[in-house]
Amino acid sequence: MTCLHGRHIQPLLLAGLNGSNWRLADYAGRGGYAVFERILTEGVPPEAIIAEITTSSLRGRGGAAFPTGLKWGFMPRDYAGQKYLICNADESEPGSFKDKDILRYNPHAIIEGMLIAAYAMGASVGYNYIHGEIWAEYERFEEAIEEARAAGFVGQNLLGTAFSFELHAFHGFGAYVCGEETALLESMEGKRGQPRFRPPFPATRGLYGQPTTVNNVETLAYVPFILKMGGKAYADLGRANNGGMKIFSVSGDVVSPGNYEVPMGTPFSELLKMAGGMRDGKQIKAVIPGGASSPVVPGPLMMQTAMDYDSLLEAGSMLGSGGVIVLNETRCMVAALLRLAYFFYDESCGQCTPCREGTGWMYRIIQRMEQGQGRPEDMDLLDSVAANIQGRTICALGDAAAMPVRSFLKHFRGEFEHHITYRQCLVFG
Ligand code: L3W
Ligand code: SF4
Repeated sequence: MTCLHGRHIQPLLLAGLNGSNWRLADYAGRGGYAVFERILTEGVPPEAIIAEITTSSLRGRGGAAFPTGLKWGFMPRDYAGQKYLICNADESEPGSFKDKDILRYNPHAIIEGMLIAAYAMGASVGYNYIHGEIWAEYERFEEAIEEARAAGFVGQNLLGTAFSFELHAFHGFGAYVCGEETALLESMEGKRGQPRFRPPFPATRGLYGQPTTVNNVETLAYVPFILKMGGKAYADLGRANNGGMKIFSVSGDVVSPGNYEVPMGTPFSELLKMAGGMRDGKQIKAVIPGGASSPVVPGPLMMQTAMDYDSLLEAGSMLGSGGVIVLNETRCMVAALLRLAYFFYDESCGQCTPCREGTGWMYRIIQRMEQGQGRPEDMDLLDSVAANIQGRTICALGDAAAMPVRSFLKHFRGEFEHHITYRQCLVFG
């Protein structure tokens, strides 16, 4: 339970889950599938569902924060051909591990969310694209689909209506870039997982050229809760323009790393308390608040910041996927950045020159600084390489690689200079 401005707010998606109550009977016991049944039996108009999602102010929880109701509204209504709905469970951003827990503990919330979304957009086939490096979650989701099918929630003419929905689990290929929606579509079509130019956006030309919506796991899993409580009530859990609840994956130098579901606008200091505070009584130095692609924020500023889209933008960062990495006073920021830089270098698909070459340059410059072989001009060189990647690539991975670099240099320049001048670390763990 979170206490926010005197209000006590229970988690929605993760409430009461213990790993053994994920089955359909457990979910139904918590009121699951009742919303979908009501929608079908009452014949609720699809437009009314999209309007409710718009009112809820739900925004994409995978990182881009695009308004979900608006995205659903982009799907052509009177399209005679096949439309698809895809759940993006390709979670692999360093620091983000919330979707895995939803898959593990509440797979039927994802399925019910997909059913409602598919009904609202007129999609009759859905896929859950699950990251290729996780097996247990994939198998669990397959089991959950079979349970839903046996109960009459997946298949043809559901609950005796004209609505049909076939749902499949799709095991991905373990590449970070396949979480980018068009690379995901390419990989599903059996091609190399490389992002496509947009536009056209998937709502116009998606899987096999058909209108497709791709939504993150957490986004879809909140849908049944929103329609149960009403869009306005969900929005009011958070704050204006930052409605509802959010799961934050808290990791790093805290006592109890894990997933914490809190209302948008919860102060970071409270989230840190929920995670048990700083480990070993150390001081907070910095926080990467929205997964590896979000700019780093100095600890003292973070302690004054709330966990929502607008507050994190004001703090010079972003909410991203909600992967909160906490670093204490003993962490070397050059070494921390080196780890991030290697990740993006390794995961670049190589399609655009600034990203393919630039991520390698950044990695090698930071590596020589970290190893005590940095040159005075390296600071400016690093910033200029990052600046030349930003905004010049096909997908967001280029920006994601550049933004952390620039923010580390901005806030922790002294540590980089120390590495270059004295050929060693400023801090000792
Ligand atoms: C139709 C338009 N559709 C936008 C749709 C678009 C997409 C969504 C957002 O993600 C983020 C980055 C990191 N007509 C449209 C339209 N859409 N305009 O809206 O699109 P966009 O372009 O804002 O973002 P994006 O490229 O889809 C980039 C995050 O993703 N990221 C890492 C994420 C990692 C995880 C994880 O591992 N858990 O989520 C890396 O870049 O935050 O901001 O659907 O089609 N005019
Ligand atoms: Fe590939 Fe990087 Fe270009 Fe994205 S930005 S398409 S990952 S090379």
